[in-house]
Amino acid sequence: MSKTIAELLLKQDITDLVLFGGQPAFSVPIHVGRPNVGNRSRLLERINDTLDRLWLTNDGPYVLEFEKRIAKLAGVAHCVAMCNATIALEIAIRALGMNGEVILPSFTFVATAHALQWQGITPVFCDIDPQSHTIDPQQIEQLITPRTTGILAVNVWGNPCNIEALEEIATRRQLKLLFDSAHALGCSYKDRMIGGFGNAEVFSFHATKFLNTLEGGAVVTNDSTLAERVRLMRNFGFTNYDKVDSIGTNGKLNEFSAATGLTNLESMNDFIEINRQNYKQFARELADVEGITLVTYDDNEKCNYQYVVLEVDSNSTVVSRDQLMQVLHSENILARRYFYPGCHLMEPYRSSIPAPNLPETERLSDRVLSLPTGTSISAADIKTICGIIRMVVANGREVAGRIRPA
Ligand code: T4K
Repeated sequence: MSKTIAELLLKQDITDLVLFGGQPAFSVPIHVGRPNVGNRSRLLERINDTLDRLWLTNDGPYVLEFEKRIAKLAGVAHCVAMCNATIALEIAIRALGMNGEVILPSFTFVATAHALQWQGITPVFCDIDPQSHTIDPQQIEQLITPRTTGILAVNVWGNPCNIEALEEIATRRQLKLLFDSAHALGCSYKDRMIGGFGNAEVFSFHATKFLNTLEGGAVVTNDSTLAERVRLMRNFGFTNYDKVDSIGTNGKLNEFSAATGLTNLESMNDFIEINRQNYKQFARELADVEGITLVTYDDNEKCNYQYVVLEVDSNSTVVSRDQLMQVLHSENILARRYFYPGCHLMEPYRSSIPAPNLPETERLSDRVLSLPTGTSISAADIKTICGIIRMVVANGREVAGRIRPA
């Protein structure tokens, strides 16, 4: 990679920045969401087994084993593996009988909202708690109408929502409660693993998640009836050869993906430890940069530390989040604005629903910036990235004054 350049070139002043005539800190792009890859020879063995077995999908042995491992990890009775988390959300929503309106945060990946809208359910966007970035339970009650059937909460960055409060509201108002836990595999809430809360939860194993199955997801639940319904829906509604008893779709995970998942599970603790060390290094190196704060994780809970998320307060930094991102991109550091803008400002929601009042969501989505982490990044890379951020903020007024919009 570009380590030599990155290591040699510690940018001292703003004229070293590409935007003002310097050389890029990295000669190749440093991505957010680089996949973690477990033991290759174990993976290739499993791929070979699969090819020898001539059983490539439809409840193959690796899928069954993967489901058992995920259920155990999440401390739940049932795991139904899926081809991705978006389909898993759609199936869970349908299997729970949600319809009419469902309340969810706008500060999430658009898949959360699309999974509802795709099925003709109206997403009702709720604001977030600015501290945790998760749905604000206090605002949910004001959004409940006679058409509301459920709450779809998101454990953003792997940080749990205020689950107790959500469970209390859902029980009292007789609403279904589903968690989008796409980010939260291996995380806990009050010492209980994420996975067993609400009626069901959904994990993502997309390539960009710290534990991937290439593409993949799962519905996890302790409700046996629900799990059975989800299983049927995942496979066209087949209850037996040639026998279909209800509507279904195709949400199945294939054997290569499950083989990847099983192999990556064997390295999962290493991935988490690397993420943790990366996160701690970012936190140390940016600790005294005024106007820059890092999303925090509770060290007393289990965390996967897979996201390093900055909040840029441009009142202090003078450079805006977007200007900082422009600098980083020009240096080949492809920081991402997860999640910008809020879903309510994306189509079809922007045009189809009256503008909701979501001040915290809009404030936060203008400030956040996700930085690269995971197994593909080194301590030297992190030092370089942080060095650039520090230097840009230290010269905030000058950088902001000279920068041209991208
Ligand atoms: N709910 C929440 C809260 C979610 O965050 C997500 C997905 C979902 C539900 C739905 O889960 P899935 O249906 O995807 O299982 C990416 C991911 O595609 C998406 O899974 C993830 N959240 C979201 C936060 O990030 P994009 O549109 O940013 O993807 P893209 O193609 O720009 O890739 C992101 C970065 O990863 C790039 O910088 C390049 C890098 N990358 C990507 C891939 C696929 C690699 O280096 N290698 C790769 O193989 O959505």
